[in-house]
Formats: sequence, structure tokens, C-alpha cells
Amino acid sequence: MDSPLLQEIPILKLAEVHSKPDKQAMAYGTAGFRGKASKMDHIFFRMGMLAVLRSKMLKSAIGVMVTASHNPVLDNGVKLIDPCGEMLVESWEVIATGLANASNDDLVKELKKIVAKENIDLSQTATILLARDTRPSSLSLSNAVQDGISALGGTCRNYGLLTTPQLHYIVSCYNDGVKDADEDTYYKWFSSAFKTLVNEPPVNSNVTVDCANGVGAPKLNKLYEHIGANVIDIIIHNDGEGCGKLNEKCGADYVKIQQRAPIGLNMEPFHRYASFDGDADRIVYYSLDCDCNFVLLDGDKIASLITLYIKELLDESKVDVKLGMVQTAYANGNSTRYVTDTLNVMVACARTGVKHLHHKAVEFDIGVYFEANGHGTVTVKEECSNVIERAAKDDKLPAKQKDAAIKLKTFLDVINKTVGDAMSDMLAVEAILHAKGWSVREWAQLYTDLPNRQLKVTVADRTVIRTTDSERRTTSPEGLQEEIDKLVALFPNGRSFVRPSGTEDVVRVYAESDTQEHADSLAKKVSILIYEKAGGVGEKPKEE
Ligand code: G16
Repeated sequence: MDSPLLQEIPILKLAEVHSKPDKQAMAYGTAGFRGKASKMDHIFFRMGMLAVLRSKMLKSAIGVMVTASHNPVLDNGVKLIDPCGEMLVESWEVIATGLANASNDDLVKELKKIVAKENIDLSQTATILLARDTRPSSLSLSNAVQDGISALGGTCRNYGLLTTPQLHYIVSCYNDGVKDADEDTYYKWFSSAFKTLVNEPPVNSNVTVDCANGVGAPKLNKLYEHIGANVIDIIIHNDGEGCGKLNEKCGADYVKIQQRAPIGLNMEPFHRYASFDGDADRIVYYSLDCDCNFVLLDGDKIASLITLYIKELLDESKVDVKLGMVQTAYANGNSTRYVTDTLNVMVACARTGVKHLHHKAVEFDIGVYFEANGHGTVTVKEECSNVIERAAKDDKLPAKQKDAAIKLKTFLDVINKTVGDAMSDMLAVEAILHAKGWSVREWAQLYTDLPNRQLKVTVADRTVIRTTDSERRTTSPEGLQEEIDKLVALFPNGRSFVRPSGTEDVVRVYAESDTQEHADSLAKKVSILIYEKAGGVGEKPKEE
């Protein structure tokens, strides 16, 4: 039966303005739709409509973030946020793809199909919380989202420029009843939690942060104003004000993959540096050692530091809860060994994409999850929070035990538990280093990374690569995995895997071995194999 409240005329009028080019198909990728901004207007309009349907169905506010995160400046994308601030549930990714790809003529039919299948009561109100990053295309694309929202009669609260994790946080606050939650709510909460942890004396030395010429720069500045220069000294680099381009030779992805400093940064030994990505949901740290070697402290090192600190506080406070860590296939082998063997904490492996890690992490009472690329956070079960809070207030406990529980509670307050957040992760790292009196040198020495290399190969159709076992092995094209295994066997401590990216039109190749030369050589050999076996296009990778 037709949905009586689906007003076809206004939908069709606006759909005409945001019409879909013929023969264009897109899939919901690792973190939403992503591609060339100039070809995506209709996707944003349709995702505005989809957000309204989901909001009506769940009777909660839904978030829509306009960003392509680490991608080049001419790309754009859209990330949908579910009521508790988590990423859109996977079953709706399929629905989103169906709506994105419906022809203009079938648009209303597709909407009706969703309404019927999901049993959506269209008389419900819908609230969408919208924000965008600083890309030149983001304003007009967020207007397209707004058109989609009004086409289905939803209410839009437009927060303008925000980092992605700020919007995740605001969505969760809003649905928790804090209807006036905004950017300031974010700054007040995280700055006050940080200042409770790090009161006297101030954090030693300063930290220089490369903000990838993205939205992280103005937002970190505001957070810094709330914390105060008397508590922590933050120097912002690549703030988007100069001639530097978003994510070009800078930002977390560049630093992690190239294993070198971002453009324009003259590094000094032992100083702390960090890089955010374009929407500030990822962070990596780095430094120079006494021989001026570049030392990367990536998502694995951040996760190890956080896990170590939580474990110490759990042991001291004698709070008995299950702590676990979640990584992906990209995790450095030595980080997994360190957490499993030295910290004695269980490590689980998930597919790439924070949504997958998040789901595994919530199985633990406290779950630390990070991708090696610096995307991650900590989840805490409500019952576990209560246990920690009770211990923190228990006057019968020995002072040391109670004090550790208080520290743990305050530390967990610094964490944005909804999603990986460069700013909140940075505060967590700074607080731990402060508490332990550590410089980056002690932190870096937790374990030594196995030398590794990541490369990209362009192929005609990256979906020809299919994977299994948390993306550690391929199932197609036929025979590819056996060939990779043969190459891996040539290198001491060799490990390599390949997977199609869900955000860029490439196949990613990862390799690890005992020396950097071996890791580079293995990555090259596997790249050539992919090019030959999976339909490589453009210049063929060469062995140097
Ligand atoms: C997104 C996801 C991350 C993922 C990254 C790369 O990050 O949120 O979980 O690791 O893409 O994914 P892929 O290897 O599939 O391209 P971001 O920061 O770009 O939103």
C-alpha cells in the first residue's frame, strides 16, 4: 500500500534539482559514500532523505557528516551517524546503496520500498544533526542534504563546521536528552576532564600538531582556549590559513604511509609531533631520535600506551573487569605480541573500518580499539563504568586503591567513546605521558615496530579482490593467495596481505619483514603480482 504521507510532488521537484547522472553507481564504502565531489550531489540529497527515514524509524536524532576525511580536496563524502553516536548499522548500508543508485524515475518507488520494508511510521517527527568539514564543496553538498531532509519533512539542525567526532559526540548527547548540545558542550566536557587529570604541574614541553589544513585546526584552537596555555602548550601547524592544501603532503594518512614529516615541518629531536587527518578522527604521533631518525608512534603505539595505562590502573584499583584490545590486519606484529605477551591483555582482530572494530570492542567491559592508521578509541560498558565509579567513591578502600579508581574514572572521561577522535585521543596520550613522566622516547620503547610498507595499486575493478579471515587472506582472484604465500616465504618474518580500499579507488598492499629493505621489497613484489593478476591499470609497479 502507498505511504499516505510521502508527498511525491515536493520530492520530485527537489529530486529534479539533485538528479542522478545516468549509469552512475556508488557503494557505501568503509565509512560512507566517497568520491569526486562534482559527481555526488544526488547522493547527498538522497542521504538527507535516508537520514529522515532512519530518524522516524528509531524515533531519535540521526547525524549526517559531510566529509571525505583523508581523501584529496576534490573528493567528498557522507558519513551517517546512528543515535548513540556510532556509525550507521551495516544493514542500512545496503539500503543506502539501493537509494543512492535508484534511477531518478524510481526514486519515490525506492523510498516507498524502504518505508514498507522497515515498517516506518511516516507520521513520526525526524531530527537530523548536520555538519561539514572545510572542503570547498562541503557547503553546497550540505545544502543538498538539507534539501533531502526538507523533501521528507524532517527538521535539520545545522552545526556548520565541525570535526566528524564532534558531531558523533553531539548526536549521542542529543539523544541522551541534552537537546541543546553543541560544539561548546564538547569543549567544556573534554577540557574539564583533561584539567581534572592534569592539574599540577602542567604537561611538560609542547606538542606540535599538523592539522592537515583541515577542520581540526580551528577546532583544536578552540579546545586549546578552553584548556588554557598554562596546562598544555599546543602549536598548530598546517592550519589551512596559508597556501597548503587539505591532506596534501600532510595529515595522519600521509605521515603514516610515507613514514615522514608533513610538508613544512622542521623537526627537532625528542620533540612531540602529532598529525590529524582532514576531519580530525585520526591521529598519529612522531618524533626524531638522537640520530635524527624518524620515529612513528601510530595507532598501534597509541593503543598500546592506552591499554598499558588502563591495565595498570585496573591492577592498582583491583577493579575486576575484562579489558581487551581490537586491531586490524594492518596492526604491526610486534604491537600484538607486546599487548598479548607483556601486558597479558587479549587482542581480537577485525576487518578494516572503525565500525567493525567498535562492534568487537563492545564485547569487552573495556575495549581499546585502534587501526594502525590512528583511528580508534575506548569503549566502556555501562555496568563497568558503574563499578569503577563505586570504587572511586568507596572510602573503605585503601587510599592507593581508591586513588587509582578515581584516576581511571577521570581518564575514561577524557575519551570520546562514540568514535575515534584525534583531539580526545591526543588529550588521552598527553595525560598518560604526563602521569608517567614519560617523553616520547620511553613511549616509543614499549616495543620496536617490525619494518613495514604500505603501497597502493590501481586496477580496473578493485572488487575483483575478495578477502576472508579479517582481510588477511584473499579468496579471489583464484590462485592469488598461493602466489602471495610464496612471496612471503622468501622473507624472514614476512607477512603480507592485500584488500580493496573502501574509500579510494585502489587496492592496498601491506607488507612486513625483518628489515625495511625486505619489507619494501616484499611490498613491491606483491604490488606487481596484484597488477598482473587483478587487472592493473596505469604505470606498472617496478622492483628497484
Ligand atoms: C576511513 C575509515 C577507517 C579506515 C579508512 C581507510 O577513515 O573510517 O576505519 O581505516 O577509511 O579505509 P580503506 O582502507 O577501506 O580505504 P577516514 O579517516 O578516511 O574516514
